[in-house]
Amino acid sequence: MISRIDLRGDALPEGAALRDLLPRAEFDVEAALEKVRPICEDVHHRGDAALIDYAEKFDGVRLDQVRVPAAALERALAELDPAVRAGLEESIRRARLVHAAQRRTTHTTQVVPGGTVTEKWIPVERVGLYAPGGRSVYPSSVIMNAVPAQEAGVPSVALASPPQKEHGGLPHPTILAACALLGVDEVYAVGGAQAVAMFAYGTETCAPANMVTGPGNIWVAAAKRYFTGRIGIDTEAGPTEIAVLADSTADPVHVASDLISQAEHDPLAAAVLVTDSEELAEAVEAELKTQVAASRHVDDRIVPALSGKQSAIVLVDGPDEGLRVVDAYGAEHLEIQTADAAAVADRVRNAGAIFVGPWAPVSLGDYCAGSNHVLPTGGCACHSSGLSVQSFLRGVHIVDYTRDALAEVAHHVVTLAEAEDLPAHGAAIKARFGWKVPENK
Ligand code: HSO
Ligand code: ZN
Repeated sequence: MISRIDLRGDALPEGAALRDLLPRAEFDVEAALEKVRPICEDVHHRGDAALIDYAEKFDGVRLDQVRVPAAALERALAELDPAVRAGLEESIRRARLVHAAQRRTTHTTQVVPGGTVTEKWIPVERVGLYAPGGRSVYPSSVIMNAVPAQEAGVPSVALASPPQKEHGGLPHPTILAACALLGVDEVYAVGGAQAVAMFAYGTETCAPANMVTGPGNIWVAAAKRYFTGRIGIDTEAGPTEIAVLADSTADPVHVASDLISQAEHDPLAAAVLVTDSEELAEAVEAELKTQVAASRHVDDRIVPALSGKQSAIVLVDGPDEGLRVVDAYGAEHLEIQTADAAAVADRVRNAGAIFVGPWAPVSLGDYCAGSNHVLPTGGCACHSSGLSVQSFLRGVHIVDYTRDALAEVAHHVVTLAEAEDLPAHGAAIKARFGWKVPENK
């Protein structure tokens, strides 16, 4: 069901060569760009009318309006299963704790007497969140997107999610209920690339947003790429990934269940076990067979995910080689199931989030750890972070110099400007001192 990659024996190659030996899904967003361009431009020109036509075409439902009425949000919350409500509330509470601690404070550095640079953090003005419909109705992802935006102090937060025919053209009721719990009251029944276009350009009913975040299918990812530069986006979300770094002390039952837990998302989801224990590899293979047989989304997601070329058991010589492999892979989620897991986790450099030891499975982080589950995929963990309060803030430098402080450094500015053949830059300094460079004291 899952292939093996044996990297034992010879020395591991470096960098990109090592990365090439590791499994990874192909997720070709570029190819979808051509298809989403006309949709986005249609929304630009025809606004709400285009959104209503696309809902009919892609979601099979004719809407009167794209904005979800307040009464529908209230009804969804009233009808929500109390146990699900309690779970969502606990998830929100924990996420708020962690994200509130991420707020940045204003900091002033005195560079010289009379010369200061203050870094001030200003939240983005308006954010559009996206929540998929269909196979992935995840109220937990609404929480993971809304909470950091709210804790960052974003004044205007709206959400779009595809209209569902079976729910009278409204987004899925648990998505609406999650919005109600979070206090997100501006919700649109709009899905796919057209939702991203609605937020990027604005329409008659929806004001344009500065940023769009949230997971989505390839069309949503392509639309985000189309608008990159015009609006801010989170990192492009590809299929989910779990890597487990385990040694002979790991429990194969846990390892197998955690691999399956992410394979259950998508046929392109990746599950990778890196271990120096052949015995563990064999025990996990056996466990996978038993546990997969007892799972739900077997043929459409779990089996294709585990048997796809993006998943594998990677055998390595020892703990140091294991660390090198997981660093080269840069997993969205990395579990450390080894002796002294905290010390091993401390040595990891590339991962979206790290889960330490036997009591911190990825599914805890998906819902209720307090951590964020919107994380970099496809190796982007080597250069990007998951969604956080920081994602919705802009650090602005406020430069404040007195006459004396400027005079003290003026000669350097003038010299550097000359060196770059930009004399007007130097002139802007000289103009303030009677067109002379102040004397270098
Ligand atoms: N593991 C997914 C997030 C998720 N899991 C939502 C359950 N619901 C990507 O990090
Ligand atoms: Zn998950």
